Amino acid sequence: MGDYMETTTWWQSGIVYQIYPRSFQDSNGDGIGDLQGIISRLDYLKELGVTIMWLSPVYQSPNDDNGYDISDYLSIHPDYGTMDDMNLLIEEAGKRNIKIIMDLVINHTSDEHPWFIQSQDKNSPYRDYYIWKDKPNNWTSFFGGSAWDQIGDSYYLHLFSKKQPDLNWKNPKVMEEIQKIMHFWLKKGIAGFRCDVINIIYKTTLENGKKRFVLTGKEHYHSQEGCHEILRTLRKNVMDYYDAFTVGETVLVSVDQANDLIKPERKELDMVFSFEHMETDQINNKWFRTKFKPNKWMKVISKWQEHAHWNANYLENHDQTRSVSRFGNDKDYHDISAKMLATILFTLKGTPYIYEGQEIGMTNGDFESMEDLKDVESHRINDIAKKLHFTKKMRWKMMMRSSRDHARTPMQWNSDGGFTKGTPWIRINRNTKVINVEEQLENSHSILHFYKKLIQLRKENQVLINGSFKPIYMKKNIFIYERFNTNQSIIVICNMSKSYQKLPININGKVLLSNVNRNDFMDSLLKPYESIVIERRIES
Ligand code: TEU
Ligand code: CA
Repeated sequence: MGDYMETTTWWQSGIVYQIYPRSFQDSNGDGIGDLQGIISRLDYLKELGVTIMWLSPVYQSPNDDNGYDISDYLSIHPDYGTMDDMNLLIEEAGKRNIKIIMDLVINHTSDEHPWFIQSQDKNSPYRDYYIWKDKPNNWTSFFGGSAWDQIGDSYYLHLFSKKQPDLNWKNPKVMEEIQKIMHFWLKKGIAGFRCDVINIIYKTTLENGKKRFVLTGKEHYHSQEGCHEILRTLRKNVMDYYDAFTVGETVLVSVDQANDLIKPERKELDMVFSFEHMETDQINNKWFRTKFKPNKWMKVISKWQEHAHWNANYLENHDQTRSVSRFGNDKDYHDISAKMLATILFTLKGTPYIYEGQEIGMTNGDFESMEDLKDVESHRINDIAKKLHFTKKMRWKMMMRSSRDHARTPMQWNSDGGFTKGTPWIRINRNTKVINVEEQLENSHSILHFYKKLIQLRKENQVLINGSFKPIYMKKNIFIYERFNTNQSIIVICNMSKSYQKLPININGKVLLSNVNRNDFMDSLLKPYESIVIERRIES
């Protein structure tokens, strides 16, 4: 499956940049990022080499989960601006050949969406837009605790927060409503959707689930046949009318389940975000973190590279902690380890996704107390852990290892921050003094410039886009793999540890890119976190 692909589409050869609007750029001093702020930074994204922008939610929302709880799919939240600002963003991005994909959050709505408000009346035509029961089953929420809450004498399902009631996808009216919303945005000129938790939207039955430590009930809603039918219908009735693509956020999928969602002949999604490489450093769930083991991680990456039809490659997003702090070393080898991780991101087979700030090596936040954290999930888990008598120290350690707020600190534009003239909605990391865009733009050896070089290298070497993938060496924290097609072979070598390591294979070839300015292999000792991209044949 990791084979060479004849042709590639614009979304397979594209470079995607994810923006978390609340934290990217504030333009009116209220401490909250907004659309005019994004417009003011389009030239920066153009210069970086971005061709597609993924916009996390900017719709009307009470922001219980920072917009992933939508109360009006067809209007822009005043925090972010107006529909005119959105139209201008689409236009100005288009002028710079940057396409925009929107976040499609259709597993649930906000409990303040008119549909849900009316659904509380048992006789309302909107009753069946949601999942109501006289008494709850034993399903638990992704954010912990029961997945049901009571209104009147009925209970409604919410797999996330209680302010995010799940839609009833067995109701054809729900399908009609969502198709209208997708046409609305595609007609505006957006180029596709990132589909939020799209593989859990169809609940086949509401029977009790097998008791589990987390996600009791998932066997009744994870990757159900009913979900595949919905995706085929949305493709046939909406997506096929536009030059647009879909990337699904698909929790807990296996390679086979992913291929069932993305193989062209299935006519469902174009690619998916899988999570296995994001779960190698945990036991059961992310709150029980374990030491990151590169060998284990690279074997997962290699499996997906070899067996998934296509990959949506990412190391960060708005739900994950910062990669240089997690997979790299933000203390002693910040610059070089960030560059090593970038080398992997841009030389793997699949579409690369950059999360805002990753291109300058932003680290986890420097939070000091729970008051600094804003994320509904972090506060919920902290409350539950408190009830389970986890000590304050243990709870804080869990937060500092896994809170999503590490990804949500304001973008670091200059040594004073540069995100807002007001008071930011969440604290800016004080290391903006030394990690910021302005300084890295001026320093040609910076992480930012290294991203530009990798993006350029990818554009100049088709083999990096659609060449086959073959693992060569995955031991001793050294990851070596080949990308090849009929007329080119590129070898990538990454030392994912802070130890000097002997190069375990003989190799000669032309060094295309190195994060330590290596030009040849006279010295076969790999430096800590060293990465090399070479164009040559391997001598066995
Ligand atoms: O995330 C779904 C999801 O997988 C995460 O919630 C993940 O399980 C969690 O962070 C693990 O800790 C999507 C969005 O990306 C996320 O921001 C939303 O909170 C969630 O859906 C609900 O819309
Ligand atoms: Ca603002």
